[in-house]
Amino acid sequence: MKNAIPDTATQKKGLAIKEVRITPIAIVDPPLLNAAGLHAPYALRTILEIVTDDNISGISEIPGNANINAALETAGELIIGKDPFQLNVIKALLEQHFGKESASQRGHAPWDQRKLVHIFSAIEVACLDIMGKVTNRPVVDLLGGKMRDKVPFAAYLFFKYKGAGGKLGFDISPDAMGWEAARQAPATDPEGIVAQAKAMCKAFGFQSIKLKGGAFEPQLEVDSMLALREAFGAEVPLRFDPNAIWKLETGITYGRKMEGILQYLEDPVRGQENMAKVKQALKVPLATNMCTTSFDDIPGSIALDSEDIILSDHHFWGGLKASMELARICDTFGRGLSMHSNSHLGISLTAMVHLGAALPTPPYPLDTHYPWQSDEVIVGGRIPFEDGAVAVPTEPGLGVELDRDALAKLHQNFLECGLTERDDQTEMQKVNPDWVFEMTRW
Ligand code: GKR
Ligand code: MG
Repeated sequence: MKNAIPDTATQKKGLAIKEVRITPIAIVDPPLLNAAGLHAPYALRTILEIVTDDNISGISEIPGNANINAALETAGELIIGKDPFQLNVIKALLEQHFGKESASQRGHAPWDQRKLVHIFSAIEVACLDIMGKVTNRPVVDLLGGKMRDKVPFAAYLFFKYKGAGGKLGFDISPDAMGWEAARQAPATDPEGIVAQAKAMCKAFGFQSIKLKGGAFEPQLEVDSMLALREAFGAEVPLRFDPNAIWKLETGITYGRKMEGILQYLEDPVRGQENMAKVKQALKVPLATNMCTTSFDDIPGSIALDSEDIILSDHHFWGGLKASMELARICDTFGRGLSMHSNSHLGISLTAMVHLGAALPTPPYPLDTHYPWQSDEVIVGGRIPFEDGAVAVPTEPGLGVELDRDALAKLHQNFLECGLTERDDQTEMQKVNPDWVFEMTRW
């Protein structure tokens, strides 16, 4: 029988959602390579603000996409008048309107293309920000409380073409120094990757390193991992992620060449069945943000034993509380947990930090694209890293506020750049017109 949705979410007086503001923005992104093609000069994000009738506002950030933004507009209308504390009912209302999503709607790209998980994540984080302000508690306390004061992240390296992205595109700013210059330099071979890693680790203090692969033939990418090991030694954990572009035999052959040097191998092959086969064949832990990406995928993951580590992402798993539930499942079934990322700004980073601080079991250092971005949308500008970690905010709510001038400028970027969704294939075809995305290439 269908559950009737109680109307406990409707606030008659006091705290009720009176306004929802959705602002698409475009942030400068350098020409990074991955299995799906090339990053565009701007990455799209969407900023959500929810305001209550007491003028308490909560904010959140999700990957931007015209479809998701349109659905978010509709969701915004549905939650007007609702109590931001009643997230269960808000979720039920959204599912009633949009219908449930299936795991297959995720798509084949390295990133998740489902609508509802994004929408609910956006609304949930903004509501948690409000709840924190109302109760005078940081979001981490609403997730069960702080287990650590700072949350460690990993250096996230990319093969890339020369270029700064944004208006500069494939050009660079000649007066850039340090990481600013290294971010614009090309990295298409092991030497370039080691130089990138050294500059990023020097600037942010990261103590573990991930390389995004899937861009070049496997031997060049494996050689880059071996070069990183040579340059950083055994004390710096290494990870490698070709985004499931390898065939089963390739995953086993090239995975074996990295067995001794990897902390974990991320999505060498596509699908839970193939991942399970690689896991059986290799003595290296496997991680995923491509084969086990929703609660619906958990039974298959357990039955097949498809990975050792699940890379959560609150934008894709339906929010911070859902990610806490995933953490419990991971503990129950002996999975490790870390977090996946995409090009993002400080609101997403801060939400990750609250979650990372609340996880009962210390996660692996989290992925972040933050070093690749130079823009910011929050008051105070870029969030500092110390020894590769970010301090957990102690202010009520998320602990970050929107910088209205920066928001207006980044929205203007969005209006001018003409992008409406992430399409790495089209960007790659501007460099190599014959290039097409293949689900498995090597
Ligand atoms: O930013 O190009 C990228 C990555 O490939 C990203 O889209 C992936 O979703 O970082 C991600 C991953 O770990 O697969
Ligand atoms: Mg990945």
